[in-house]
Order: sequence, then C-alpha cells, then structure tokens
Amino acid sequence: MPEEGLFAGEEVDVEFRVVDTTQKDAVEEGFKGVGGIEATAVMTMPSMQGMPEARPNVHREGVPGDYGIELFFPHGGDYQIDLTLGIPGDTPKKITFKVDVKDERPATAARVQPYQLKVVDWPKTAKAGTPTTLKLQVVDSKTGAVQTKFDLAHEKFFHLLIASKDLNWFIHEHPEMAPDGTWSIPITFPAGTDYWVYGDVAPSGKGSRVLISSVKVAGPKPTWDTKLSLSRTGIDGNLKGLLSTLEPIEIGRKATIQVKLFDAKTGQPAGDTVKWLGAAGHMMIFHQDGMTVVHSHPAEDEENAALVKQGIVRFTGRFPKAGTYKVYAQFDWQGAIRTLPFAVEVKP
Ligand SMILES: [Cu+2]
Repeated sequence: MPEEGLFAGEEVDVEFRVVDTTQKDAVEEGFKGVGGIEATAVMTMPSMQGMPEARPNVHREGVPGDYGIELFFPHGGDYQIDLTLGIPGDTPKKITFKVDVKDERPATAARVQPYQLKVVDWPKTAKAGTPTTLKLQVVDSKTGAVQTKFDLAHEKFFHLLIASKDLNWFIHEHPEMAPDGTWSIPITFPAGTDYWVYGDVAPSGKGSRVLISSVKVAGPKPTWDTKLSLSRTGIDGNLKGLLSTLEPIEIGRKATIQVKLFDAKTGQPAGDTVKWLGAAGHMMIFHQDGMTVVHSHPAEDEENAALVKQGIVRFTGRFPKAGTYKVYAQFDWQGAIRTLPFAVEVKP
C-alpha cells in the first residue's frame, strides 16, 4: 500500500504477494513466491448498498509471487476487495481485504479522472424556456473512446442530476442511450444561468462514480433565491421534511442523516412513502463549490423499514470538507416524486 494511505479520486496500484508456506525461499528470507496465478478482484463498499461492484485489473509484477491491483476509489470510505486466486495445481483460494480510503486530496482536484462527462452538440443559443436536447457522453480519459457499456445502479444506467450553479434549482432524470454511447434527454431550462451537469454512472466493471460537466443557458435571470441559506426544513407539495444528524458532523466521517417526514396538511407523520428506484429515499449532497457530490440511500434493514413506516428515513452520508452543503432528499409519496431541499453547514 502507498505509505501515505489511499485517497479518493486517484488511480493507485496496490501490491500483494502470494507465498507457498510449505516452501522456504532459496535466496531471500521467508517463503517462496507463487508465480503464474490467475487472479480476479471484486471491489465493493459494504456500507453503500446497491452500488455496482468494480472489477479492477490484476497484473503480475516482475518478481514471481508479486501482483498489483489497479484501483480507483470514487470517494472516501470503507472498501472491500475480494480476490480469487487461481493457483496452478491447486484449488482456487479466496481472500478478502478491507481498506480505508481517505477523501480527495485538495492538490489532486485538477487530476484527470479515468472517465469524463462530455456535453456534445450543445447549442450556443440554448435559451431558458425553450425546449432543447441535452446530449452527453462518458469518455475514457486515456483512450478518448466513448463508453457504451454500463452497470445498473438503482435500476438505471444513468442518473442525471442537474443543478443551477447556486444549487437552489435541481432535477434528477434518466436519459436514454443511443448505440454509439450518446445519452440524451429533452429539457427546458428555467432561467438563464450556468448549470452543473452530473452523471452518476458505473462504466461496466469500474464501479459507481459521479462525473461532472456544466452548461451555460441564456435568458432571463433566475427568479428563485440564489443565496445558499441554511435550512433544515424542506417542503414539496404537501410533503414536509425535517433534517437532523444523529451525531455531530465530523469531516470525512460517516454521518447518519435523518429526515422526519410529515403531511404538511394534517401535521401527521408521513409513513406511507413507497420505494422509488429500489430505495426508500434518495439523497444528493452537494458541497457549495459544486464539485463534491455524495449520493446516499438508506440501509435496507428491518430497523430502517420499521422507521420508514413512522415517517423516519435515515441516510448515511459523508462530508469530505468544510463548507455549506445543499441537500436534496427525494421520496415517492402519494403518487408523485417529492424533492425536499435542505442546506447544512459543516464547520472546519
Ligand atoms: Cu436516478
């Protein structure tokens, strides 16, 4: 492992050695390295249910017995790597490693990610209030090839999130892909401003990640409040939510974020939300700079299922750095998707 540890947003080679404990090495101290192994690796995040697995490449190093796994961590947290070792003349062996990954290093923010989200054919004349088509491609940064194979995450291949740069306007859509890898969706932007475009995708075998791009739209300025004001109450239609954290938020630590739902008309707890896209709720957390995004879902266990029936939905989130975060929580309630906006501050 690199001495300084593992960080999100960087490609890293983690090495491992396989030895035969029945044979001493002739030259060096220790046991003899086992060469010629066919190894496969699967990387998952046990705390992020529903996240597609990554199948990182494993290669042989120069010394028999030494191997390297090519890893990329989309964000910080606890990862699990399951190795299956095909050993010549022996039965396959399974080995599990757990690794702790720190959040992105600020200095590497400009580093090229393995994949990029590209807006294609964006009309310079794109205007608020006029229907337009947003076209996107996921491009392999090294080869420039357009990615056409994706893994499903929460029932969709592509979760498109768009937010105004002030973060106070937000949509969550699912575009369609043409065979050449171009994703498109008809959209009418509400105001003339800059928008962040986020693609939450899992290129096949590479795991989930949020890729970021942006578009500029002409036209009249936003009519909504463009100030990012703190708020722990969110409302959409008659669904009202109160946001709280079960423990003080610590930068880079897992935090349980609770949303208590109410019917705003009756004041009664809203325990009648139903699953949408395979989860009791979806939560998108955006740092004020727009560049750090966390997509979170409630854990699928009996305790949470019982809480949901009382109108209490608990998400696990992570706040990688200090600042104000805009939070959107989405629920399927009484026949419509409700989007509740919140904003919380995370102190240094
Ligand atoms: Cu989605």
